[in-house]
Amino acid sequence: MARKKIALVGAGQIGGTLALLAAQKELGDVVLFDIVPGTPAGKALDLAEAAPVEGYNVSLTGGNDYSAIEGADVVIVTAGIPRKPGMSRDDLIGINSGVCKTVGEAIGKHAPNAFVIVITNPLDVMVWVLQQASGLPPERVVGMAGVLDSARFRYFLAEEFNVSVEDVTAFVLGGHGDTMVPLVRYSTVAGIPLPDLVKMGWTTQEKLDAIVQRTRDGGAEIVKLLGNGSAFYAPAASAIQMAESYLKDQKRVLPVAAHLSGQYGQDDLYVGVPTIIGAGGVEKIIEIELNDEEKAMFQNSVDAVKTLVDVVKKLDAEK
Ligand code: TXD
Repeated sequence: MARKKIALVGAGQIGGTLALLAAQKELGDVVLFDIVPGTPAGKALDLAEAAPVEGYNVSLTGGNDYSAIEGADVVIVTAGIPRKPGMSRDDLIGINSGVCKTVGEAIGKHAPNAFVIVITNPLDVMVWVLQQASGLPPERVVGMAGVLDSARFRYFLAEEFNVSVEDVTAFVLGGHGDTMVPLVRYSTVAGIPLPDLVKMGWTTQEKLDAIVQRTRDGGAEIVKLLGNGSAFYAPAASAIQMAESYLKDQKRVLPVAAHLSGQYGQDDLYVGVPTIIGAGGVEKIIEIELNDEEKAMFQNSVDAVKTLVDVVKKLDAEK
């Protein structure tokens, strides 16, 4: 069976990490693309030279012409600018929406059958811009945020409970960022819901609330520590988990920014929801019953995403 082809549009901090992880997992041949001359080819060559040591048998190439992504099975998009300290994800919208429109058009032309994972911020609106520009079916264009946000939530909980990260499950809904909705009652340690763990004295409600807030602030905490750029190891690992579920038809149940067409009462909007990811892309959007508090938080998140979509539509109209 011919190897799959994974195209990485954006060969920066996350792009380079994506390439290494995809190669180590031998998910397929990897092509890096960027507008900076030399960067994609340089990183690809460096990664190829690691192959004899790491033992991965895939080809790694890089280029500055969109023809490099021709026929890709998976495209992961990080093209754009990251945040600097003091910047919000929303501050990136002007520049990054133009980038994602161009990238979407290129994917529509060169890789129309691909499963596309958008990472560029502000995520929920960038994935909408790219899908619209690409013309690809919405079930094959998703945004990566929920897997990262739930990974952060799971890590903080595992630290609090002193248990393996593998036995902590987390459930997050909504947009990527301050309005994210971590669903405490559906998050568990080995199936024991968090509220039960509070009753069992494993933690307190105050500590749980602080962990939820630290998860919401997870990106900003790393931006502040790094001083230049944003998180890239966990974002890359999260996107690769999504790509692997598609390429291997794993049917993973993952929170992704997916296109809603009536689900959760929303239409033509991308926002983080639980989905099943398989060879068909988003094979199912899982609609759970939300209680009144969760409904209000989710609606708040949806409203924040809609505001950004309106900003992009306004920017477009002014061109
Ligand atoms: O959970 C999430 N979705 C977020 C996303 C987690 C972390 C980072 N988040 C966002 O991903 C971040 O705010 C940025 O918008 C993207 C990429 O972050 P990264 O840290 O990889 O940024 P870099 O290192 O600056 O890489 C971006 C690359 C860089 O090499 C640019 O030259 C390139 O994008 N770039 C372009 N490539 C192609 N086409 C165009 N127009 C272009 N413009 C810039």
